[in-house]
Amino acid sequence: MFQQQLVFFEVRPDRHLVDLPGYGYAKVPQELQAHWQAFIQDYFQRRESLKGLVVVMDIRHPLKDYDRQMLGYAVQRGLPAHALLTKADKLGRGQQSQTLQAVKKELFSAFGDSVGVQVFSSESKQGVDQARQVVTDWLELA
Ligand SMILES: Nc1nc2c(ncn2[C@@H]2O[C@H](COP(=O)(O)OP(=O)(O)OP(=O)(O)O)[C@@H](O)[C@H]2O)c(=O)[nH]1
Ligand SMILES: [Mg+2]
Repeated sequence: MFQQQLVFFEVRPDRHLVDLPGYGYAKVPQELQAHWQAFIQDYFQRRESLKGLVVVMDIRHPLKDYDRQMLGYAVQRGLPAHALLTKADKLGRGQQSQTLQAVKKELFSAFGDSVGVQVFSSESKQGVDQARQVVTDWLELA
């Protein structure tokens, strides 16, 4: 099922994480993709309280058009972004670091140094502390 809502997680009063729909899948009808693309683009342009963007990408298929589009919206708006290469548990350490280096290079040439990237897995918890630190800094939670 395609998630057709923004889901707000209240970390603390006045501090939220917003889960955006990943509209870029082939299974999502073209019309719906266009709707959500326009909505999210507008959201990035208008929502003044945004502090940063976390993009969650499958480490086996990074930097899809959708990912680049989202990163572009954030960077155009002057927001920092951080990419998670998730499902790292599906790859060995060698392949993980190989992908990390390649994506790092690609992100830097496309977006400069306002976009960070790290290896991540919600399964093994690899990289969770690092990701948490990024969000803690953006939201001034510490
Ligand atoms: N092996 C592994 N599976 C994962 C990991 N993270 C998520 N998954 C699995 O991947 C599937 C999709 O995870 P979601 O977190 O719902 O991904 P999503 O991108 O939010 O999906 P949509 O909201 O439907 O676009 C689920 O079956 C998760 O259990 C991970 O780090 N490792
Ligand atoms: Mg989701």
